Amino acid sequence: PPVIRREDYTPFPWLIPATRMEFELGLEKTRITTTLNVERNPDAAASPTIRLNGDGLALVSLACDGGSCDGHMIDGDDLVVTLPGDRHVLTIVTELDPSDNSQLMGLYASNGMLCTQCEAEGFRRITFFPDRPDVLSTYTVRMRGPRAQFPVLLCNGNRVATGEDGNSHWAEWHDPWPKPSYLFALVAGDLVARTDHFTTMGGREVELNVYVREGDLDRTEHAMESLKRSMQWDEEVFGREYDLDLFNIVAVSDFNMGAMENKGLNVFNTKYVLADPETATDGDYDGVEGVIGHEYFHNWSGNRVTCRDWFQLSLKEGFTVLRDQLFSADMGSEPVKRIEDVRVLRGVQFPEDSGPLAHPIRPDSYREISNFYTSTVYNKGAEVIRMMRTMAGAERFRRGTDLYFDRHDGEAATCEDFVAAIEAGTGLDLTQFRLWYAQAGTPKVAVTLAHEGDTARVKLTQTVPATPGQGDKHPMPIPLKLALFDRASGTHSGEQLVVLDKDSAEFTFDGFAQRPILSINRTFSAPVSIDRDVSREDLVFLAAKDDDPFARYEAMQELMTGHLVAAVSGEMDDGEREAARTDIAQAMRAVIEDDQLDDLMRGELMVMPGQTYVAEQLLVADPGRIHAEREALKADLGTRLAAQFEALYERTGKVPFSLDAQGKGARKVKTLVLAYAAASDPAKAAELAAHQYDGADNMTDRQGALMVLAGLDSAARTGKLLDFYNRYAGNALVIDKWFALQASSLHPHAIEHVKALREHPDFTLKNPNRVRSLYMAFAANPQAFHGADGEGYRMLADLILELDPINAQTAARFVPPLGRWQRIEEGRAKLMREALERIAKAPKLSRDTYEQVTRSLG
Ligand code: B3K
Ligand code: ZN
Repeated sequence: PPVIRREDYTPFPWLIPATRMEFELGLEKTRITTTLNVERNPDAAASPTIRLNGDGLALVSLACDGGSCDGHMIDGDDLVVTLPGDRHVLTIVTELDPSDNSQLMGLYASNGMLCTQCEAEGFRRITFFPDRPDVLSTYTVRMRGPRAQFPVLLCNGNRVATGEDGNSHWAEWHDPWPKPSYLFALVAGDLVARTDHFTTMGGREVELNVYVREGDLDRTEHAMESLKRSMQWDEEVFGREYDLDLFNIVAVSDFNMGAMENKGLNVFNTKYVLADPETATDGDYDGVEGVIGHEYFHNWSGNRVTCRDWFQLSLKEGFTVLRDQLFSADMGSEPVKRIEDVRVLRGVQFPEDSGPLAHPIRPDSYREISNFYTSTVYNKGAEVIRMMRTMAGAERFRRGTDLYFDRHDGEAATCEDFVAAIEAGTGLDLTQFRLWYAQAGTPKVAVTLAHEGDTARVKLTQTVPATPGQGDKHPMPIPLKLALFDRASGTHSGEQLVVLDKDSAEFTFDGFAQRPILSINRTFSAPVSIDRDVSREDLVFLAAKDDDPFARYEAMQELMTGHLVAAVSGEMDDGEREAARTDIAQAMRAVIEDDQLDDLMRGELMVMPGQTYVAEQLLVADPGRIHAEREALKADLGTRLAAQFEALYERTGKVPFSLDAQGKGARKVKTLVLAYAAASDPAKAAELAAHQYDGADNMTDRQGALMVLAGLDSAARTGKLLDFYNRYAGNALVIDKWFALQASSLHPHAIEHVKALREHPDFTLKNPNRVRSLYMAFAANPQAFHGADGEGYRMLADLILELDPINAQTAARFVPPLGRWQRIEEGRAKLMREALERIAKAPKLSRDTYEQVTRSLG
């Protein structure tokens, strides 16, 4: 497959001001007649032909201006038509079998309904079209189908006409906003809606619908409330108003990702729509709110202003992730949301940035764009924009975004356009800052603190690591919030923002008779890894006293990570181990007993650093040793703090169910206590967990208890797993949890459980949620996946090979865990490479998997 390069961009030679489509709908046969008004693009080099992209399409017929064409040919999958004049009308007929579309791209059948997914290049699986984001067109769509089978007919924009004829009916939709083909959507099926209304700040009455299957209606309230809150928030915080009279959301159970922001017709994975306390955890509730917000916010950051080409993906995704993060922070706890976001960044994006798949947030080349919907483009992209906001301040940043929307409304823009608008709107000079778009790799900042007389000197040194294709890096501007604490009073005299824009710089601070304690990268102001020379004693201080909650979390993480890294590096004697564990326990105890903390934040401070994050600190990691040391620390803390944990469990156990911060905090802390107990006193933990499971009046408690039980060899394990399965049989999203719990469990035989679950009648390769629930959980389970014999790697390779012909996009997503081989001890590394090589050798690999596997082999 060819490599597509950013530098090769040229504008499309033709404009398509209007597109008309007629769909004759059927699950097994859908016929599509597409009429394109095409005219020469005055801003592009002239071409005698028009290239219309296709992907596996059969051309039924083609007409130009109502008659035959001067010439046309099929080139690969594309249709190339000769156009002699400046303006023509092309009529194209295609026919497809949606029920045969297991890739879930283009038009496909899911559960008896028809739906579409077009981003990035799915529209070309429906009809021949210049399927690129810079070709904007106004769509009018008429669809016709059997009324009994498809009582609901939806498309983008507004419904302008409907009609009946015999057993079939039709609807015509018109979307007044010109849009790229990737934002096209159509849905037809037997659905019911929760309906509500929102009045925009300009007085527009908008009808809101959340469409689901009949039995799911009572699980849509949270989605609807989240939507209304999103609309309100975007008006208040970004000044963005909705621009149609209708906003529809449809939930489908077979979906490749979370959701899709199609204009006026968002299509969602059921996972991010359906929620009630019995079946959804607190995390699921937050996920629904965040994704509903995200897709809604795309209406401006993505739809009104779209991307010129797919290299600019972070223009809409990074910005929209930042917007959804700020929204969720405003709806709940700001510091807890920040910690969660950083955990995702470090757990997923940092490893990506330090491995063979590293790429800048604005990539330079790709073979398959689906592979670039990454944590780097999304999450690091959001961090980069957040840094601009931090440097400018929220108010000036808003001037920048206003200018951006104003300048580029209705256009397909670039990351450069965004930066230029922020620059002009805020007054910042972002010349050097643009490197964040071009350079991959997580910068490392080494921090030292010197104290002399009454002066403290903070010396900062940055290095940006080499990444594939980028050997030589330049220093980038790194905004770091810092504070210097006075040891005696436990306070500081104000937070400062310093920007490190050279390899190395020193900042001096006067008025410190005693050596102060440095708190740095507060609120995680820059997406870098800090390597600071700090004593355990100072970390214990910060964990207890820092007034920035993120910095407290960071101090706790660093205490534990520092210990685990030293322990697995084999440079620790018993005395040292004991001393470190004592300090960690002391800090954790202070956290448990701090009555100023809410439980949601307490929970964050109690969480141990993840296996991947610890591995990331080591050049070459031994997953087995990290796992063992991490479990040992957990057990040690469980033992030392048994009394504190017990008291905490008892107090939080009395908090009645509610979806507010108090209720959520109590549930979070309860399950954390169970997890510590499972390591230190498994018999007691099993008893408590079984009790929590039986008494649960919500999914958070029940799943938490079952998660702990699933990891223990206890009598209750089998019984509760069976109970859970029977209780929720038929509820796909909950059965997904049942698969995931077992695949991610700490049970020593988890790998055998995964093998058995692969054969379970409820397992299917056709449903991405189900595949992910078993295999993503498995690939993230250090013990099961990284067994020294390589069986885990072979199982994942088998899955990829089997899934690739069915759903290439999803299959390719399982490659990165195997791509970590360079950072893993040599015995396992060899086995991981073998797994990758076996995949690479398979005939007829998809473009998606081929690209990921070859890049991963390095
Ligand atoms: N824009 C879509 C992602 C589409 C992914 C296609 N492979 C969802 C989102 O980011 O909002
Ligand atoms: Zn998005």
